[in-house]
Amino acid sequence: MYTQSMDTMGKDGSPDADSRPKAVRSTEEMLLQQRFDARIDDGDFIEAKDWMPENYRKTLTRQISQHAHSEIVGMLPEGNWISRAPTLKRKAILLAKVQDEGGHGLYLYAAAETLGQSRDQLLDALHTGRAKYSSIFNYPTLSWADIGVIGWLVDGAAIMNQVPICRCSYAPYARAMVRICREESFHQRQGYDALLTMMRGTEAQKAMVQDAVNRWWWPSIQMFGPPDDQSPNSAQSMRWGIKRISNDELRAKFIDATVDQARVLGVTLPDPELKWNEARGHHDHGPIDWSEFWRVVGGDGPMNHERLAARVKAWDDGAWVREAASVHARKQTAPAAAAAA
Ligand code: BYC
Repeated sequence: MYTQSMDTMGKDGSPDADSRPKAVRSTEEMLLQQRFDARIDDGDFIEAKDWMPENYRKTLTRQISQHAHSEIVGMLPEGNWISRAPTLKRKAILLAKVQDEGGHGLYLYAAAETLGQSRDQLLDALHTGRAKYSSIFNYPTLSWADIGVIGWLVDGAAIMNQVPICRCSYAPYARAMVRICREESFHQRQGYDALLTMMRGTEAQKAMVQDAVNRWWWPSIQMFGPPDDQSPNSAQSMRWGIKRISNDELRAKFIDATVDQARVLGVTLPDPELKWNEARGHHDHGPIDWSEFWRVVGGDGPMNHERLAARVKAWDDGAWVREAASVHARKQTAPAAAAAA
């Protein structure tokens, strides 16, 4: 897996890293580490074949794969409404959006694979509960308004979090995020547009939107992760340029942007303590229920069981497709291999 450090040594014809005395190896590694740190300090991008510290690789594999899992689990709550969309236009838009999420999962799994783990290994971690996915997708979608609110708040929070990842120090992740962010911004606007339509409708439609906002507001602002002083990964991820803006700063920016959008929409955000604080230059807000967040992250949210069961079933049901694809791939390469031999 760490062939690039061996490649570097191989260029000058020196012996393979593993055959060197330990002290020489560690000096070499120290130099590689220093060069890596200097590149990070200079704002350079790291490519898949570049040397990187083991923990940088592990942190990225964790974050990118969890991000990928969130995309494909995130297809479930919305997919649930494709057959019940109120008009053909809304149905076509929702279908396209859910397909986009599947595409985002693919780009992200591909980016995670460049770090050395196979897609099967990453998915096995999801299916066996060893890998996380975003807490937000463990809540049910009870009405059509939930679909609009997911677009507005959940995709809105996702964009706020993901735009800075376009500048992440790991280039394959940063590149994937550029395209994802463009699509997410369409997702956010379609959600807001669906809600605007409902807010111009009947009293029952307006009440449905307000009810959805009440249920999704707090889980949406929890999406940014725990407060900075309780976020074990933040300091190192900021040092490595994986994270560019902290959990709390992103949450504050999201709340500030959303307050005005809520006013235009004509809904009330369910937080009586939400108030502009001139001195801080941000809104103050009421207490966030972190015990609920950790309970959901730990597997005990309203929909955790259903979400994971749906993913495992999709994987099991798709076994024949994977099998057929591998047989086809073997048949395609077999004649070439035979000719070469
Ligand atoms: N849910 O030290 P921290 C989407 C975990 S997809 C669950 O701050 P970090 C969309 C965290 O993993 C949205 N777990 O961690 C898709 C860590 O546990 P581990 C997904 C969470 O990584 C379809 C622990 O708590 N977006 O938008 O520095 C349709 C301590 O946290 C959550 C991404 O994945 C959470 N909300 O920061 C529509 C973006 N928050 O792993 C929309 C990429 C924290 O150490 N990811 N945890 O066991 C990130 O930016 C960062 O990973 C996070 C967390 C800000 C999420």
